[in-house]
Order: sequence, then C-alpha cells, then structure tokens
Amino acid sequence: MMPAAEAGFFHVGKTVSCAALFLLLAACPKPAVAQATSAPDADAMNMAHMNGAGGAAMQGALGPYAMTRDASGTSWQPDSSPAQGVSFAAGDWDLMAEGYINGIYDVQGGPRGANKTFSQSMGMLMGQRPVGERGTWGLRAMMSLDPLMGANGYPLLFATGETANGSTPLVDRQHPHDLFMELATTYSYRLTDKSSVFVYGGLPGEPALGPTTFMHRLSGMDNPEAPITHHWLDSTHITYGVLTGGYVHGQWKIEASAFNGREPDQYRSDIESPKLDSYSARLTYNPTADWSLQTSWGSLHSPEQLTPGVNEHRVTASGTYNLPFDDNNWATTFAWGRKMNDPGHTLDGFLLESEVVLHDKHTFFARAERAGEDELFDGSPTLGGQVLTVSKISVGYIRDFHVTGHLKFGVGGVVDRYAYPASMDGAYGANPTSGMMFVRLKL
Ligand SMILES: [Cu+2]
Repeated sequence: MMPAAEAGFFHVGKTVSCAALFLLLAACPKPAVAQATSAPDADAMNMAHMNGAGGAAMQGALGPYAMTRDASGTSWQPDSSPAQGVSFAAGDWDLMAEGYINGIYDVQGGPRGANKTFSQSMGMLMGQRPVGERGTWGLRAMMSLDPLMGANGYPLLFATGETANGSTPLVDRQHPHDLFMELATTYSYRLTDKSSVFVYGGLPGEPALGPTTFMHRLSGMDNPEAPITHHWLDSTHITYGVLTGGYVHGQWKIEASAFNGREPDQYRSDIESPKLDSYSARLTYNPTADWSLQTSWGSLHSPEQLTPGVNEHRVTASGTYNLPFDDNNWATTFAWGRKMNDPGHTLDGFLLESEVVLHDKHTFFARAERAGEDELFDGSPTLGGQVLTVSKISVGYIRDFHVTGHLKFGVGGVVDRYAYPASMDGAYGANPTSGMMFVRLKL
C-alpha cells in the first residue's frame, strides 16, 4: 500500500503555518480538490459514495477503510459521510481541521425556563501519518471555548447531569464542555488489506461507548442545543483517562475500553488526573456505505461527583443512515440508551434526529427525544425520586453564506416543544415553548 500522503490527497505545503488556528485556516487559499491518482486497497474500501475533498484514497485512522468513516473518538459513521473541515498535507502528515463558533440567544419557556446569551464553540485538529509499511499513527486535539459561558452552562429544559459548583446538580441546564475536549493518539497496524488492530489513548478522550457524540454526528451537529438524552448516550465523550484496543475486519469493528467513569468536574479549564476504573465494549457494523450501526455496553464507576455512591451500567444501540444526493447530504440517527443506576432506577432514553444540507447553504434539522428522568425534582416531597417520562421535539433551520473558500457565516433558529405528565405542569407550566436564535462561523 502506498503511503497515504502520496495517494492523491492534495498537498498544500505552505498551509502548515495555518494549522494552529482555525480562524487562520479559514483564510487559507482553497486547495484544489485532487483526483485520486491511485486507489490502494480499493477493493477493501467501498468507493461507491466517496465524495468530499481529499477523502478518496485516504485510509482511516484505525484500519484499511475509507477515512470518511472515522468520527469522534474511535466511533464510526457511514462511509458516505461528506468530509468535514479543511484537509491538507504537511510532510508525511495528513491533517484536517474543523470547527465552529456559535453566538446564541437562548430562551427557555415556562416557570423553570430562563434566557441567556452565550457562545459555544469547538475547534479540532487531526493528523495522521504512515509508520513503516503497515502502521498508521494519529494525533487529535479538540478544544472548546465553552468555559467562557460560565460554570452553570446554559438554560435547557429537562437537561440534567454534572455540576456548576460542586454542591448542586445542574437541572434544566446544559453543562459547558471542557476547554480540552480531546487530546488523543491512535496507532493502528494493518494485518491484511481488510483487517487491523488498533490502540487509542486520550487525556481527555472518548471511550468505546455510545454513538458518535452529538457535536460530530452529521444528523445533529448543526443544532446548537445539546440533546437532553446526552447522559443516556454519549456523555462519556470527555473522559479524563481512556485506553481503547480494538480489531477491524472489513465492515466490522470490535473494541473495548478502560476509562475514568467520573464525569468532568466543575473546573472546565484544567486537565484532571486520569483513572481507569470503568469499562466498556462496542461492536460496530457498517453494512453499506450509507449505514453505520453500533451497540455498546459500559460499566461506569461513580460517574456523578454529587452522588459518588451510585455506579451506572449503560447499554446503547444506534443506527445512522446517510444519503448524499447531488451536492446535498441527508443524515439521520436513531439511538437508544439505557442507564441502570446502581443503586437506583433503570432509565431509558430515545433519540431520533435528522439533518439535511442543501447546496451547502440551507440546513434543515429536527430532533425528537424521550427520556425517563429522575433528577428533575430532587428533594421534592411529591415528585422527588419518581421516574417521569419527558418528550421533546426540536425543529430548526440555518442559512449559510460563504465568507471565504472554507468559512461559512450562518444565521439560524430552533424551536422546541415538550410533552410530560400533567403532574409536572405546576413546575414547568402547561405548554412551554423554547428556542434559540444564533449566528455562527463554521469551517
Ligand atoms: Cu458533553
């Protein structure tokens, strides 16, 4: 197999200087989209739907498959997913940068709602290079300026999990993400033209548990609201200490992780000391270029710092379907997560989300969720400790304008409606409507 860097990826040597800052990257000249000069292991990669710049002959970070399959942590998405961000080469390294910054006005309705103006962001730089005949070494850094929004995050009805001050839980609020969301490295070793073994280590990193995390899922990444099922599905995406090992064979991947079960604390700008006290395993199958399916199981030691005596077992299953058509892309994810608190309740969460991007200008997105919650009324004599089933539906739209070759400026909005038991009307009102208006810059 030809080293990936020579295999038709575009070479823009001088862009090395652009690598550090994604805003600088936006100003870089748009690299020409090169045709693949050869297709190593073409039979092993499903080339049917390859679209997007640079992906055509690139191998994935974890094995001999199309690079477009790689998503957050060691998770997979459909091979037909469009390449994100900006790709370029520097020496033996193939690099990719992506990011966005949202400026948001948030209005959550009803008596428990609140308003807030804040910004939310993510910037990511990934690189990989061949090592010897069969090895691939990868590095990944992902950061966020979310800590600037304040330790108590932003108002989001029915979102629970983590803490702002170390003493009270965040309820009806989404926690900010940490400054360092992922600092990780991978090494994969190709056994045959179809199979490989790999290791992944991160501080912080994402263990093999759940679907691709929401800010990287094509079906939901443009919705500025975190899913209220985040802590049922993908809340482990920032974990201070992760070691994963896995095996890839064709369309299949099996992997297991040891990781720190504790969620990040309220200090969002530090790097917490690693621990490996929790375990997970995940089986992923991409049956066609347009599908990615996973099921996973995890045992989390003491995830919540406010209830350290409670452990959690989690099972998830999800499927993502991606359909590129003309210069458009439509992605849909269904996911189920079951939290089994020990001691405590067994709680199910369901998510269905979909997003279609038309001509890189119009983004329509929607998300429906349903979750059994027991943290909304902590300490209440009537509803405290009960499992209450809450449903939420969100619909939104973004209009993007191209600023430079890689940078888009967008204006968007999202509206939310809910359903919940009438016993909650006193706290949440009979019929609240929430929403966000936002502007964004996106690579
Ligand atoms: Cu999160």
